[in-house]
Amino acid sequence: MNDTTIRLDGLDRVLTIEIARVTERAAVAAAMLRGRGDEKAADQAAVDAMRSELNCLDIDGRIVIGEGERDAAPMLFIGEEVGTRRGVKVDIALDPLEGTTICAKNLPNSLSVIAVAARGSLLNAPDVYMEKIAIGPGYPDGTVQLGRPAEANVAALAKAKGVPVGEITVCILDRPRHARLIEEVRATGAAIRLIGDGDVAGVIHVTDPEETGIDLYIGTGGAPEGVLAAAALLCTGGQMQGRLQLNTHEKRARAEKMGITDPTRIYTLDDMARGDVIFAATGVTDGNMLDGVRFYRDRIETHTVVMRSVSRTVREIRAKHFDRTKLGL
Ligand code: VTB
Ligand code: MG
Ligand code: MG
Repeated sequence: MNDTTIRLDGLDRVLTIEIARVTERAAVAAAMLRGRGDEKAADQAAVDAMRSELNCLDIDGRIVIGEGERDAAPMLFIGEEVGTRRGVKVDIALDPLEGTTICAKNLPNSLSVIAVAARGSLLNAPDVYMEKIAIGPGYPDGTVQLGRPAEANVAALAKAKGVPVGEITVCILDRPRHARLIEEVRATGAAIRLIGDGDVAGVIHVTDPEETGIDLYIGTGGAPEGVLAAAALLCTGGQMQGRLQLNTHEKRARAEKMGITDPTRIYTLDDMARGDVIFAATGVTDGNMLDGVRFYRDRIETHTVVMRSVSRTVREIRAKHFDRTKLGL
């Protein structure tokens, strides 16, 4: 990095552009294996690509949300150090292929995702489930709350939005564990968008209801995906709460090792991601906010969103890659 590089709050502005390359490359690697029914192969390709691109960045990076704990994940594991170690010290949350199943089936909204933040500003969550609730910007604090019946949350949101409950759409992961939640939401008269996977995208969708048709996200998904979604919401505005599902002794012990002492705590957005955070996502398959990777004879096209919390910028980058070698191909 040269001396003229402007730094804000310790994070490098240049990084907001450079970070796009990381998700672009991982997304392209995964997209080559889109629709092949092989989740593992697509995931591995994304992990390899993301890691090699991350290691080109002039950062002193430490993974806090990754592919799992060291023994379970050979690469991009929690605690792994990445980057050239020459630059700013950052914590990183990533999911090289969020929605492996959707990618394997070529269904909408699989993404390559990363969040980079100043050290200590992302929740170090174990890979357990997290109950989540999220809405977009522009509503009074506490409009929706975890632990309240779905009916109360849907009604409060409809009131705050100034529409009848029937005009609210709730995004929920299609899982047997959500059978009761789905019934409760249906009973309110609200519509439900059931998604097969990909709740990082599901949560982000609440930030732009006009574009995505989704007002509210509720349900239980991965905790790593929760922290990644919180990083995005910190940049776009919006509210989110999460509660880890630490329902066994083993999970509580793992959480405790990561510094989590209250297993029932409800985390607000700021508890999960705060300060200077850069978030990037590139579409792997076509989605509500991002187009998937397109392969042409002479080029590859990618669609990426890059956001930064302190500057409140949301940039969309549509890139045409004429040189396939820079994508590791
Ligand atoms: C969700 C979903 C992810 O994991 O977080 C889900 O958004 C939760 O786990 O895309 P289950 O599949 O066990 O319900 C993913 O499906 C995979 O990361
Ligand atoms: Mg993953
Ligand atoms: Mg995932």
